[in-house]
Amino acid sequence: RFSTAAVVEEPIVPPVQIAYTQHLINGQFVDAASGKTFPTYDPRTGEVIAYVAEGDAEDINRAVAAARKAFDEGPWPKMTPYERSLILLRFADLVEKHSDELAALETWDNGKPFEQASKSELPMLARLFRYYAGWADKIHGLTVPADSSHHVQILHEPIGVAGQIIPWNFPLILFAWKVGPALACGNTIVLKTAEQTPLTALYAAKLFHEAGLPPGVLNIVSGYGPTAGAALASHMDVDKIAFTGSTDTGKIVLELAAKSNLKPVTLELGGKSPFIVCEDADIDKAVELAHFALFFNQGQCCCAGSRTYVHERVYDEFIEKAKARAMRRVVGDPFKNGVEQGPQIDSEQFEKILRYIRSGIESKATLECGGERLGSKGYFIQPTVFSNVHDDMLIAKDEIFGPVQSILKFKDLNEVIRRANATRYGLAAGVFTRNMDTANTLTRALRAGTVWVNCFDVFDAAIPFGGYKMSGIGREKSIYSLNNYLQVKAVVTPLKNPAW
Ligand code: TXE
Repeated sequence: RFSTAAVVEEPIVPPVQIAYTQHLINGQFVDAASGKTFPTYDPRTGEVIAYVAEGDAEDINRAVAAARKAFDEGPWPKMTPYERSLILLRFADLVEKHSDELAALETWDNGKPFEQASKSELPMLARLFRYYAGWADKIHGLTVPADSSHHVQILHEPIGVAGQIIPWNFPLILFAWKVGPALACGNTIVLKTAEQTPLTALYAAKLFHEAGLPPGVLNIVSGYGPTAGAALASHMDVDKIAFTGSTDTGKIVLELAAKSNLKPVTLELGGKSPFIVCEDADIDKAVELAHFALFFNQGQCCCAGSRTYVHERVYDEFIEKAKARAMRRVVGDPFKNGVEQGPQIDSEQFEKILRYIRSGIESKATLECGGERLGSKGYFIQPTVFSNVHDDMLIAKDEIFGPVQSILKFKDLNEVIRRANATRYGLAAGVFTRNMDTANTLTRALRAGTVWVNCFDVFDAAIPFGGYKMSGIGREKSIYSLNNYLQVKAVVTPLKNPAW
């Protein structure tokens, strides 16, 4: 039996009002040009929370025109870096002041536990903007000793109008990963939120204007991918596009960018990250961490540890404990204290996950626990554990993006390295061992953008994040994220008297 508070017959009323549902263009809330709206749903019940302005190409045109003007005519890129930094800091203060409303809105629209949103993600949001505020006045170029009598300066300039498309799994955190570096570098922005979670970015962008952000610098358009998203990616007046989402859509965005004005593209895409438990690992800790690595955020993490490789000597013990832990997982109304897992984001993801569970059963993996929906309302899924999973099964190859742990057995290090790397993805990996040599071998052999050793999902503003292979192009957060939003200009001047 699952330890569950599930079944949301009487959902807790979220402690927040919905104030903003229109696009935010040029500092003003405006209706869609077409006058159309679309619903955003409460994943606890599948009921409509609000109708939101539905953007398409015309709204994107208007937002890009506003961002273009704010970039070309200023004041944003012409303000001093220190003035920009102060606005980012004031925004971080406002995030803290409105943290409860933002967290409640995030939980309502997304379904993630309120405790997670309020205690972990909102503090992280403020931290990320303070981090980027710190960078704003420390971005500078180089002087270069060229092989000639010339004075060579390398200027780092903002790239221009940045188009940004984000998904629904971490709406506010991904807002920060995109908006933070772009603003710190002096760019202006048109951001398209995911159709499942349009609410919190509008609220946050409103706070940004309260913090003193000039109109046109940060424009938010709500709407669907093939209409609003595609219009942004293919816009001739957008100088750069940054995207987080599925690998398939990432390919479309790259193609649209190439076919339009060849704008540079950064992509943060899917994953199928290995979590490797070696024979010398502390099993209880490894079980807990592997559980967290997969089930965190309802399993809706691009870097989820979704292939749990366990050494054959500790495999049976690990399975028993992993199953017991999954069955203790508290699933229910995400507004309730103590709930670890809320509903999946929407019916599409919910059905996709259930299809993968059926495929696991059909391919003869052993279903240790779970495997079904929970309750009769909303998109809750039982924490599910499969053992006896083989590399060629779909559940071991595809990104499930749900609360489904797949456990695979391995014998030796070389074998697990080969198998862990045999994927089209390369976002992250986890390694659990007490042996330094094993850790060093694995961290160097695994082809992934992040390798966590005896930990998982440790995020910090200063740590880069991004993927090898089909998990993406470029890095977010950290000093590396600034490069995505800067142009490099070489200025060469003859020296009249090189001797001096
Ligand atoms: O993603 P999409 P979906 C993975 C995960 C999930 C699957 C599908 O496996 O099950 O993707 O989710 C916009 N032009 N990830 O359908 O389509 C869309 O409106 C321009 C991993 O939600 O990639 C949204 O804003 N934009 C991931 C964003 O792309 C388009 C997080 C993401 O949607 C577009 C989410 C188009 N033609 C899902 N079509 C991660 N890396 O964390 C859609 N969009």
